[in-house]
Amino acid sequence: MKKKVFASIMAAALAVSMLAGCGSSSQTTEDTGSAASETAATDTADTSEAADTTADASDSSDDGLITVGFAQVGHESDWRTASTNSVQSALSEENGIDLQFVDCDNDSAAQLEAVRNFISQDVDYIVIDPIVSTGWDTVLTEAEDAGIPVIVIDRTIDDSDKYVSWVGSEFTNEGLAAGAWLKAYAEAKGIDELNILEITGTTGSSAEIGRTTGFHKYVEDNGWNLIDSQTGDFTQEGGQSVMESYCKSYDGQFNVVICQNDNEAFGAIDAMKAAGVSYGVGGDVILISFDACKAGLTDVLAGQINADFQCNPLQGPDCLNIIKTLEAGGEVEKQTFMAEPWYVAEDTLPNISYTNNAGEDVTEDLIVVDQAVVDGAY
Ligand code: GZL
Repeated sequence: MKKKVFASIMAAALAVSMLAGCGSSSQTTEDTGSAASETAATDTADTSEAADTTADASDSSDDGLITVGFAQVGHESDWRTASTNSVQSALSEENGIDLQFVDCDNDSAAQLEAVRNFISQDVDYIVIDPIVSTGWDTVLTEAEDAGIPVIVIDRTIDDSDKYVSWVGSEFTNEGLAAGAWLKAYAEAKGIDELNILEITGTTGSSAEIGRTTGFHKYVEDNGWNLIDSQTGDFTQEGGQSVMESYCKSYDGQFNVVICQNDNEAFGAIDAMKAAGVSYGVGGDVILISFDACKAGLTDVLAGQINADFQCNPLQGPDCLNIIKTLEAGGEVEKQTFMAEPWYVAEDTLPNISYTNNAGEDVTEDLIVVDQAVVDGAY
């Protein structure tokens, strides 16, 4: 893409965010409660009069395709597989895209190198799902100097705003919702004391930071006993090894386990089963998870996981929408949040109420998992 075009896009994005107040955002109405839907409707801001949005078509590859470099976190979880599949099916040749995909295997240095390679290849766009949220400004400045727009999906970049758009989840709200559910569920079940073990995700990722921040607000506000917190790196192996050590160190001392993704929960289940610890509905230990992938919701339906807070991985259509909008000279939102439901194993509570990360008092329905929910999951 020519520098002139990129400068127009950045000027337009700046104009939109100044007009709409910084951090202007919208919500993707993508439905993942039913069959995995790839039809996202990412709102795009109205064309602002204040900015010159005329743009030439990008200097796409010889075959007329728009070249996109995608630096993906890795392949650590079911969630990640769904994310990769969503982007690859949306940024396809039939949709006019030549996608250069790099699996960065949870290695931040490899991810920065992949982005620099995309810059040297002079792709038209770069898409990044950042393994960790800092260390990005230098390479994003290089992309900006090269006139290559950057789109960020899923996790956030917190030390630079040199990207044209971000689509992902409000991770702190996921953690707050988990805390609000646990508080209401324990009250409904007459459980007075909560002794909690936590298995966190990849340290320094915005998903881990947000879920931890949100849930720990409830720990502190309610005086819950957080016995220990260790990272499982969002993997099943990580969840299992941490839970194995927990079962040895804290035998009989805990009645809640919170895992920051389903794959860690699968590992924790294997470890608790081997240690003879009962969990889930009717068990001694309440098990909470995040992601709500198909396998996770299968465990909720079986009563093995008590509550699963969805994180929506299907940002592929939003990516395509953003690229097509920019190619047409339009403006896009700087920030778009995915719609995400909360799933439970029992109908103990119809909903949860809490103050979200934007300071709004919200009441959100809880969905009791049945086979139809599992069939429609990603
Ligand atoms: C969250 C995403 C996380 C998932 C994990 O948006 O980045 O990374 O919760 C995945 O399953 O590994």
